[in-house]
Amino acid sequence: MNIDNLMHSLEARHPGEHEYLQAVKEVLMTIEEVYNQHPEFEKAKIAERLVEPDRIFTFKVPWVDDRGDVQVNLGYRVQFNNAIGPYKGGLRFHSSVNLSILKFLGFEQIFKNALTTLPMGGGKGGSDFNPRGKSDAEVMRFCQAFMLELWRHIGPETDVPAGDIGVGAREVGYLYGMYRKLARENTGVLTGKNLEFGGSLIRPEATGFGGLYFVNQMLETAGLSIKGKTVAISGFGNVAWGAALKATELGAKVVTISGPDGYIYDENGIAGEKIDYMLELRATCNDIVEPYAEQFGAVFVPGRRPWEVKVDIALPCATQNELNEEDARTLISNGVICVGEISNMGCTPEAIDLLLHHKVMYGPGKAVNAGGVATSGLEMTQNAMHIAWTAAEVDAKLQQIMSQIHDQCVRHGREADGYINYMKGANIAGFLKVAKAMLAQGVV
Ligand code: 2IT
Repeated sequence: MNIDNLMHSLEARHPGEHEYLQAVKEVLMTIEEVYNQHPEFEKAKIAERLVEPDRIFTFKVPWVDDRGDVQVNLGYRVQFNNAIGPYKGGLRFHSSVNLSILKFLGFEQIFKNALTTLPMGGGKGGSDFNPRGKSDAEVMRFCQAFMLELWRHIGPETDVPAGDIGVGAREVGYLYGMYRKLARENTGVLTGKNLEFGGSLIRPEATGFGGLYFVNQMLETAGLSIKGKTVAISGFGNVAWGAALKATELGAKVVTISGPDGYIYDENGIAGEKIDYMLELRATCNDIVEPYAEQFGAVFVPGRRPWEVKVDIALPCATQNELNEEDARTLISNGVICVGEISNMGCTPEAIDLLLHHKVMYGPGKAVNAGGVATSGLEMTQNAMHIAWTAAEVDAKLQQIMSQIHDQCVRHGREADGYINYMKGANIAGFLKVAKAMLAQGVV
């Protein structure tokens, strides 16, 4: 494999798709050595086939707002790779959504889903629809219009969407309602559903819980304990909420959350009713964290990110490239022990290089945040079996899966000096599973 040639031809084909090219480059660079030990990969052009999605659907989503005005958004579904199972991955509704972002997310999802040990391929979709400030009725009409087009391309054994930024249980409910009406079936075609119609217990918590199970295991493997450690979390959505809950339960002290307006520093720890309050803040739809400061007498730092606070553990839980080289440098000089990405591609490549160079424990999103999609996989299983597991059953399976992901990272990521390069381990383990499946199934 010649990475430079491959990247040049990808850049020529897809100019300006920065996030997508960034995600591809990271994976290719970390699997290069293993790839070159397998001439059969090169012969079957596995890399060239893996970096292009199987297909992309782009569609127009016209809908009518509360004033009676017609709005037009764009909708997408990227079906990236289904060598090991149906396409699986969330839908993101956010004004920043474009093809580059959805292709990076879909690409990451291939390896993440492979790591979960469950049979799920990779896909992602979404829209540039901005749910911020929209009424319930507007969100419903938008979701219905979106599904009116998407439903043809998905199915419980074909492609199973779920939530991501801007898509929670409310949106999944509206999407599911329209799908059910059009397809005339009640199946596990979407995950993240409410409990009454096939949702799984622990799914709302799963991304954050899984992230903390993983980080806990990283620390234990290094002979450390999470108890008493200080934690910086970014974001204040579903992922940040689950992460704060589990971090607190495991005995750590969460001192920050953040929003587009700045971050909160609460030296007393964000625990108990303060974590519940995150849900309230979210429900206001204003997308700001500042009100927390007044409510609980904490510090609000406008326009800045939480990585300047001295902490032991940093957990990006908001969005891609939210922790850059300068942030990494600040964290390192403040003695950070571990950075665990619970957001997808939370760190920039320069930040990752710096963390690895300083031998800071770094967990990449596709391993650390895989608990979300893993629990979606468990929801699919429950739907296919027409049963519902208890919270304890789902949580036990989630813990087991996170531990298996951790084992795979260690197996493929341990370096000569004992340092575990989790990024390398996750990429190699995820890649090998998909590559072997593609080889076995021929050129299709
Ligand atoms: O990034 C992710 O893994 C998700 N947004 C969850 C995807 C899913 O299918 O549950």
